[in-house]
Amino acid sequence: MIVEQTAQPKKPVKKVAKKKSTAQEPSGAIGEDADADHAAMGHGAADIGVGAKGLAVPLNTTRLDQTAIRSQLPSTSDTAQIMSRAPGVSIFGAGGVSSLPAINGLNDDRVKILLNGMVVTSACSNHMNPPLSYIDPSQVVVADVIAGVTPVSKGGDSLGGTIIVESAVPQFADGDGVRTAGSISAFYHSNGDKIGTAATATAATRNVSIGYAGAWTKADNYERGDDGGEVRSTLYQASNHALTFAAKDADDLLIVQGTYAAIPYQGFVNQRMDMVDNEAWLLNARYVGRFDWGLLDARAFYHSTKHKMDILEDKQPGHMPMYTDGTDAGYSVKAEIPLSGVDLLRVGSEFHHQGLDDWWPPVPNKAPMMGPDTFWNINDGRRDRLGTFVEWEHRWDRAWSTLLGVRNDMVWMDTGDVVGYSMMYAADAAAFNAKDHSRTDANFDVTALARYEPSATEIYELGYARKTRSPNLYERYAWSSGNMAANMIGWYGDANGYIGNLDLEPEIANTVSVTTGWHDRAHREWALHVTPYYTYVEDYIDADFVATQSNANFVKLRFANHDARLYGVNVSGTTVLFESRESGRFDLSGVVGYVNGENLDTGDSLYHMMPLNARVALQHRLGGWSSALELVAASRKSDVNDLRNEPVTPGYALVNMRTSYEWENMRFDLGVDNLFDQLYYPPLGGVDWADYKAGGQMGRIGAVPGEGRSFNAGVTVKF
Ligand SMILES: [Cu+2]
Repeated sequence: MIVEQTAQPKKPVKKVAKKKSTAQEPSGAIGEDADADHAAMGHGAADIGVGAKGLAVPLNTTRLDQTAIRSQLPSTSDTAQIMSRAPGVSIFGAGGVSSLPAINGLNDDRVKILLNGMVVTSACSNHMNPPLSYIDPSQVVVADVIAGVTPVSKGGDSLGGTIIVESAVPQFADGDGVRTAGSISAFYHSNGDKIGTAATATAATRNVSIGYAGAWTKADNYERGDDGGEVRSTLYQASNHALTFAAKDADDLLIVQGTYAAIPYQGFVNQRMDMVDNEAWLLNARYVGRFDWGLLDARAFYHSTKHKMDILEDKQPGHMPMYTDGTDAGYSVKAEIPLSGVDLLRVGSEFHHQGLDDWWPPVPNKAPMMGPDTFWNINDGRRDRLGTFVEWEHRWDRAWSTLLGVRNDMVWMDTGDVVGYSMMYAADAAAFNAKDHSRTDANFDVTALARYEPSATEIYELGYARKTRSPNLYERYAWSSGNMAANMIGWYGDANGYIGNLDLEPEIANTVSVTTGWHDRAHREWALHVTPYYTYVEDYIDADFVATQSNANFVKLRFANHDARLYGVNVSGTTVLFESRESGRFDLSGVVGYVNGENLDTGDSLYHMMPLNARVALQHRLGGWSSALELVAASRKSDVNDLRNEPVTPGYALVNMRTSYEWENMRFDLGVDNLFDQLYYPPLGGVDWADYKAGGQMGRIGAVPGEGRSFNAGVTVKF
């Protein structure tokens, strides 16, 4: 549950919990439309999506709505960063708008991210363009974060959970005639001189809606806390324009959205490379229809990215162009069929094609290491996946309901022959080309959930999931064992080198979790949720040691399957402290997370395990005025992955403050992040390669420092 969201008076603490708490209503009832809160926000018809109710939205789901997101906009333009406010979610550092989420210790590709239903794959050997980098937080209308056990209807090819982000939620006019609306926002964040702007415009009748949403942001390198030293390669610029067309009648809704997203540059402090251009087109279409037999939700999408890497000036000297062309295309068709008043069946078919070319043009006068020929890292890589699922939800009585789902994903992968810069690479290329590259994985997933709600103030949910992820193209097909080439592969922020492995098997996670929830009858005074979980991963894709590199800071590794286990707990709670008509409402809310992961074959800690961490906020709301005083803390990270030389980071506690005032058609935001200008190191921030490189690659490499104090301001005008 989310800080700002919980602060709203007269709204349930956790919206998903409210829906479940209406025990007299069969979970499968889809006649009466979703959620009063949503209707009030004008989303209306788009919310009739498949799986909007019941156990398809497990108790471990956090819904982030625009209210929760809006107050974060002056602080960050990184959508993944905003998702990290949900219990169980942490992010690991990359570029300023390209952070990668981890859910319950399972990160990056292990988290399923659906962007308006699109499956977008990072088209980069450093995963610089993950799905959430294609959307500005100002454009997110609603996001559901499912931390842990996920129904098969919302999973597939992932292990740790699912993040569902929707921006194409059209608004329609309530009455006759044309209704127009729009907004313009501007944000300023003093640290790094970050500027952001956003604009929306809608013209709608009762049945047709056309909308535009755009955002632009630019930041210089930020300064760390305490001494104000500049943190290199943290600058970026990004822009994004989306046009949405929608039409509806009583039973049908059609949405078509096109997006152009450009990132002309983005520094990566913990990578050897930086993004020097990323240009993407995304197109998605959705049809939702209500029929006699139930609901149909069909989507189709296409995504094309042209990505360029090189080395930005503040990491110089160096020059090495690396280009990637990536495409994603696919569909999903899901049907929700009420078989009886207490039985609901969901069936679906999904297809996802990924295409990838990754090549490195020669660098003049750098033969044979980086010339005279073009290096082909991935040549015509393909990864096609066909998913099929069946899910049955049943309500046994007023207290008990269950969900059981099974899913198959067939994954076909292949890639063409490769060639290196020069004869230096010939032996590796020949060995790779001599092998058959095509791989077929038949993956089977199962999810079982049981919910027990004995009274209006308590709810319990037991979940089990078997989830499978096939390796990505780089994990299987990155082929060069040379130090320089291997050092270009890896999304870990550890500056180590990685070599692919054609023998990799899919990784299979078995997770058991229990969620207990207690709250007051009306869902407005207090709530507490506790979710402990245990995951055993068979063939977890980790890495094996190959060699120490010339500089002892770094190693060369080969992707390899190992068994692993993770356990942890997420706790979230909120309570009203004081409320009166004159002074408003004061709430206290908090989220605590802990995860521990171990490679069972080597005994090493898994990489990127977030130490014990907490976010506690004191909030106040009175009329159009709302404020928060927030403490964000993490303990010392001493469980580190020795294999990768993961840095130990000290514990820290940061204080943030923000206040906003809404008055007629204006909104003002003011805030301070890291009020006491603490020097701290985000536990999953990786190593400060940029500083190390600029300093001549001497001594021991350090961790990436976090952002120091920033004064933030924002203004929004609606019309
Ligand atoms: Cu890249």
